[in-house]
Amino acid sequence: MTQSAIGIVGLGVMGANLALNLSHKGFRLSVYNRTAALTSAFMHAHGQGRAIAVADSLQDLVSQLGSPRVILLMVTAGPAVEAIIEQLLPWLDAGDILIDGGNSYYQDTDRRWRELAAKGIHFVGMGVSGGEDGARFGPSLMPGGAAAAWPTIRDMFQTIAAQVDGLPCCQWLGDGGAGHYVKMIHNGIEYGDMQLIAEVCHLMQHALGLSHDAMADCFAAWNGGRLESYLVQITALILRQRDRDGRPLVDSILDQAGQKGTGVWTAQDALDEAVPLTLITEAVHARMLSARKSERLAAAALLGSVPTRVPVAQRAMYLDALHDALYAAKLVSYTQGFMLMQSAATKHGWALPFGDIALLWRAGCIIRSRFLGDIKNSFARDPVPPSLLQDPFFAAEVKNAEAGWRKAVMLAVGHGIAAPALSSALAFYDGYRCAYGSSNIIQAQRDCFGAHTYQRLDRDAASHFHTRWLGDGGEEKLP
Ligand code: NBP
Repeated sequence: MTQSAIGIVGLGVMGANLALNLSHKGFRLSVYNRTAALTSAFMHAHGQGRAIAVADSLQDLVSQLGSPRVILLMVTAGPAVEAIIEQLLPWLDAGDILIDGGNSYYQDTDRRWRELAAKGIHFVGMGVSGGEDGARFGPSLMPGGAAAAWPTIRDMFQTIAAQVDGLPCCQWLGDGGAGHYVKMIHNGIEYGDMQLIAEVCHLMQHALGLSHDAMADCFAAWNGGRLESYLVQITALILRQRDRDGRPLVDSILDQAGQKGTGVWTAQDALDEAVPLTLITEAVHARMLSARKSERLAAAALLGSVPTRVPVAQRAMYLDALHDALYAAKLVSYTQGFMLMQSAATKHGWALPFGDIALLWRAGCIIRSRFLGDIKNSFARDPVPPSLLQDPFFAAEVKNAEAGWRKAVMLAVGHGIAAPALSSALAFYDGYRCAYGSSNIIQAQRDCFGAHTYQRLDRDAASHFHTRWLGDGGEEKLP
């Protein structure tokens, strides 16, 4: 019997489309789904004329694969992954390759990589982005884990990945949970980008009084410039969509954002790493606040007011400001995301290829956008700037956008419209570029109530001082 190059477990949205992508690119595969009816439906719809074999059990799937066996799990993260690994293990041999392509938590992947390595199994955690279409026609793939697996699986996954300028959006990212970590950051950035766009839409509609078609026209025009990106592109489409009664569909959609956890993981990781990931964290908080719909309705009745609109003559000026604000805040978001990855790389001993990560996200994924190539250029500089905001290109871009950004945030604040991501990005920027900030006061307060000591600008950095603030005001130098 001809053996398959890869076995896929899970024929949900992503598994089915990756299977079709692999098959289209000439890889013979075997498929298994827990619910057999889904497998039958898949084969009925797509099996004709394709080199796809059906397995009726995990044991059967393993028996259909060449050596070393390559198995891709495309199931819901968490207990399902755990259960399938357990069920597969009795049938696997040392050297076999198990790939988890779901949105697993990177620490779970790290643990599974270690546990399976002890049994001689090469475990790979591979972030997959691009949704249904990406999976079918070219996703962005972020593999990491057992490096020994990479030579075997590289060709297969680089072939089915999205391609830009002849480069596949699929590169090896490092051992352990590196691949799923980078996917987690990707999803965090996605949260931030979506929140920024939502805030800009809200300001366009409620502070500027734009029609949905006018808003769509703006996003479509912006997509032809610096802001060119998948999310800006689909926002134009979304704003044009009409309901059955001819009214904009978006106005009938409940304003409660769902979430599956990757944004929270990113924010939690940033807190653990002491990295100021303010924009993505605000985006997560905004989704949490949106979920309190009934409480917000009551608060609106008690505290709310209808925002006033800017005069029509000022619309064009404010639209330019919103464009610049969206662009500058996105730069801050990516700056923070890369800061977090740099910190995590040091902590976990990963040699994350930051420039390549930017390239991986240029196509096939939800956050694909024009300036990712400029991020790659920044990481190619010698020396690499301490952060993207200190890169000559991005520093000039953000300075150019600064005046409009401030106008947009003042528009939101002045009209009582929440724009937490746009404004927290500006606060980060102002804090970051401030040579002497406000923390001297915090250090003085800490020393005053808790004798926590402080360092002085005019003495050596190693010396610590305590002032008897509530006593005679004298200063003591501590050993
Ligand atoms: P779906 O919900 O479409 O499919 C889930 C699959 O998991 C089904 O095949 C289901 O089998 C299987 N499964 C479950 Br649930 N529990 C199982 C168990 N205990 N044993 C065996 N199989 C089990 O998910 P999807 O959208 O294809 O997503 C798959 C993974 O990819 C997830 O981790 C997701 O977060 C990630 N992801 C999704 C997207 C996206 O845009 N959808 C993008 C990127 C990554 P059944 O048919 O028997 O229930």
